[in-house]
Amino acid sequence: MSSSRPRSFGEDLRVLARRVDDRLPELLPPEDELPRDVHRAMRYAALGPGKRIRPVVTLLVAELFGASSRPILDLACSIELVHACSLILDDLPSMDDARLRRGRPTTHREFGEAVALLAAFGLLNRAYSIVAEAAQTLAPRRYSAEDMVHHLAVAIGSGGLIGGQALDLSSRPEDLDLERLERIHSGKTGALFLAAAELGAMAADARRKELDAVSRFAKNVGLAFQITDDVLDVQATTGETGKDSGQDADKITFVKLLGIAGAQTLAEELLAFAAASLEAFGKKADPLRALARFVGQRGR
Ligand code: GRG
Repeated sequence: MSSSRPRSFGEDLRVLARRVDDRLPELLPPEDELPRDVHRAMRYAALGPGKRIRPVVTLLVAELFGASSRPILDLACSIELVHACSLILDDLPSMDDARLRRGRPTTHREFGEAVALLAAFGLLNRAYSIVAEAAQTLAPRRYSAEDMVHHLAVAIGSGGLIGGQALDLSSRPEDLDLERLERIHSGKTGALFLAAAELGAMAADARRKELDAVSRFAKNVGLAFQITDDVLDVQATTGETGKDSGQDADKITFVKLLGIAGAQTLAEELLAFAAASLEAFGKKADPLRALARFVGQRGR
């Protein structure tokens, strides 16, 4: 029996996430191809049960400009591969020394540290090659394949994910104020949300002004996502997050600086900023507004 109930955004999100889940395995080398251990570890890290929120940002931004195609799905998957790479590295003994990720042993615990490192760089390089191939196929008028690869490289580099992680590792608790914490997480988390939106907009040949607007949206959503992650770290159980809960107990987080209510208020402010960046798009941007609301209310 078919129901006439409109689909909720959570359901829409799962439909888009499923498109990513269906495509990701096809973009990765098979497990039985040499080097088997590295390929198995790449697939283990990338195909584990994640939310796929970043690739969904790419898909929704491209859809805002009326674009949806296989190469755009591939671009979205490339963002998920970078995310998987960053999770492997973040979990290493020399970084967070995490035991659990997505409810399973972290990649280095399952495969050993050397294989985990090779798998991380395997995923990163696969991501770049996918972006180059998809951008050449899409050939948007305003952006070259080099532009798209360049935007991704900047997001990952020492001014983005790597920079945020480095600042995090080198910060002593007494150095951390709100400004520094925002800088760390704008790099660690915000930069990949930004790249996800940029690739979606460039793939759809958005105008520069439109690209800037969705970039502002994504930066703010990315930072709000990290703040809600901090709130979940103290509120949710391991079963809900798939990570060791209280993993951030020794770290300075938004919750430690602002308290739970203060952190939630900051996340709401950032999400309101994000939504304001979309004003010029009118109702067409409703799915992105729904995504921002979803980030504010997420339970894992
Ligand atoms: C070279 C790519 C690269 C990175 C090196 C290690 C590092 C620099 C950066 C760490 C970035 C990092 C892991 C930040 C944490 C971001 C975060 C909130 C992760 C959890 O994301 P979810 O909730 O996870 O989307 P799922 O499992 O759903 O995918």
